[in-house]
Amino acid sequence: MRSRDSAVNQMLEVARQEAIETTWDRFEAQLPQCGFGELGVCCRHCVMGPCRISPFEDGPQRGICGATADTMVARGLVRAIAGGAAAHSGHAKHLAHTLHKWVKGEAPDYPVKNEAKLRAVATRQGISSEGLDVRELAAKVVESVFSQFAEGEEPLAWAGATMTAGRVEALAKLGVLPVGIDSSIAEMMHRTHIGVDADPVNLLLGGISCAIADYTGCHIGTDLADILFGTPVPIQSEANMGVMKENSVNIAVHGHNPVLSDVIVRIAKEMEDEARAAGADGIILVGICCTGNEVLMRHGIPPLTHGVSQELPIMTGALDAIVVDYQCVFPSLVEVARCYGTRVITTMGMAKIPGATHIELVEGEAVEKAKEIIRLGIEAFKARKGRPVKIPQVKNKVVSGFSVEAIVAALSKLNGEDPLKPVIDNIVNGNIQGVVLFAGCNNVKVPQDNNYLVMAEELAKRNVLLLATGCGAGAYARQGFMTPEATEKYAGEGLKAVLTAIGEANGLGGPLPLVLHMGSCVDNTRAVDLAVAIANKLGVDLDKLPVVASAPEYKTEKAVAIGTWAISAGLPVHLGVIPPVLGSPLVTSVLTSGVKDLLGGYFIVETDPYKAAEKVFAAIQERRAGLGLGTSQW
Ligand code: NFS
Ligand code: SF4
Repeated sequence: MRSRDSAVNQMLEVARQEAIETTWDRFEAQLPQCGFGELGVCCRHCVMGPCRISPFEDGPQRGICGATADTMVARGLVRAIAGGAAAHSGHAKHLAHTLHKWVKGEAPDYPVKNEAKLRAVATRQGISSEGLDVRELAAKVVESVFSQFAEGEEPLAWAGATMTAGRVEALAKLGVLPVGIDSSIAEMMHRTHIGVDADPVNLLLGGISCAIADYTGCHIGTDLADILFGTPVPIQSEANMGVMKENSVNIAVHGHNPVLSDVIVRIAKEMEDEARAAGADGIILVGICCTGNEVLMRHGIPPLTHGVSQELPIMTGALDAIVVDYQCVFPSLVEVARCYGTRVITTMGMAKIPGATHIELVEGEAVEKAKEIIRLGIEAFKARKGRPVKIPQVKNKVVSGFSVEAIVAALSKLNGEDPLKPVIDNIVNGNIQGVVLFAGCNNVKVPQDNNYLVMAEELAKRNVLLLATGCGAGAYARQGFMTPEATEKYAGEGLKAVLTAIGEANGLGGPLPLVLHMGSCVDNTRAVDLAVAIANKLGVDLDKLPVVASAPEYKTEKAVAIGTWAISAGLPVHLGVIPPVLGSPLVTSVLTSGVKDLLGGYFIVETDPYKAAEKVFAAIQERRAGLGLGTSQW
């Protein structure tokens, strides 16, 4: 089985008939994958190499410079964290530059949309709003953001202000609070150069520090996106390929940053007439990956597909354009698009693909650029008119938009004075056993969505409250798990009662969805904010809460960075794909147990989703017992 998504499977059949190569085909062509790489015991950090460590005692046990398996594995892992941190914080920096340009009057298309969030973030960061208008305050916030990137004297203020005091203390004690995002990434590159840090444990501590820098970048990304484009509120939409229509101009936005896609959403509405003049019924915008999450959360734009299946919607013949920014965009899109007339449009100078059309996003002319891009989609529609399309008739309802602000607002209908109390009371009485955040990607090594779906079913029936972000949230959206109906079907009695009480207090006439969509991958910090609020209210640190993160189908360096900051935040983190560390028993044991004594969090590696759910539930029970709460058997 390649996927649990029936739309994906239909399109894979089309790919087979039409002899179009897919991600899965290329994966098979790679098999067997290199065993050294899988174990993390190869190194290309200098040109005396590549070097590799033999799994057999009579083979080489050191690289040419003398690096051991432990050193190689640790270096490889922390470089991945640096890669992830660079991506997340690059995204955040981009948003900061956009806001900065608006402050300077150079980007009129990007006014602050959410002044309340701007003021809240300023207050949290100790920036006085008094007497400042929006532009002046935005200038101060941008200045504070930029100060987080360079090397400062103090630990990162945006990390300190958003974590529990206990966490900051624990991290400070280990000496791993970073003093700058960019400087932290640069330091990891330095430390992993040949002949610098060879101590695996010291490298891992550096990796934790860089992961905290990643967390900071993610948090800034979410804060600024909310300030510029609005904080999400619950919104209903549909998901999967069946949302496209043959006689509409179908345009997908793909990548991560809402800077361009949010404007495209705005402008597409104004260009309906142009589309109709071209003979279309209108324009249907759809999303792929995390850009898709951003525009789903804020505008209800339907998510089309995610991660490994991103090429497949092109083969419907109905997708007129894919507009991409950066990250997780497969270069193979261009090859497939060539066969179907789909326009692939890159928009960032630092993220081009050979064969794509490049229209550079210039913030000062964002609206103009968005129009130009949409017009290419309309042109492609005209060119394909009359050609047959094969749109799989698969779509599901999705309710998304669960920012922390939205969750607190929903809870305040139950208790206006103390909105978190209903959640805490229900955790204490066991109606909710604990909370699991599903994060991360799809990975071709796992039948697409299978780990997400199995684990959600298993945990929901045991009354675990489920949150999701990234392509994981995408899986649940496409598969109908973000609906009240899924709650009725899968939730245990306690969980159902709580979700129903909240839903009814909010006039929904039924429960909240089974899995709450908290946004894109940078938005994992939303889940941290929620956990921090609960921890502070209970007067305990995060490493005591019955909260677990799970990345059952992760693939990217960004996911490695997030997983590492999640364990540093004190959470057990499940990984459903084996990370390339097993070549070092030392590194493996630090990550799965040693780190627990230092920070409370640790990795649980389990590829079987049934066993994974069991282990995650056991971790929740261990935390409940630690808090003196009633426990429950599997
Ligand atoms: Ni997250 Fe989003 Fe998806 Fe994975 Fe990529 S789109 S940032 S990294 S693949 S979830
Ligand atoms: Fe080999 Fe050391 Fe160079 Fe790596 S850094 S390639 S282990 S010599």
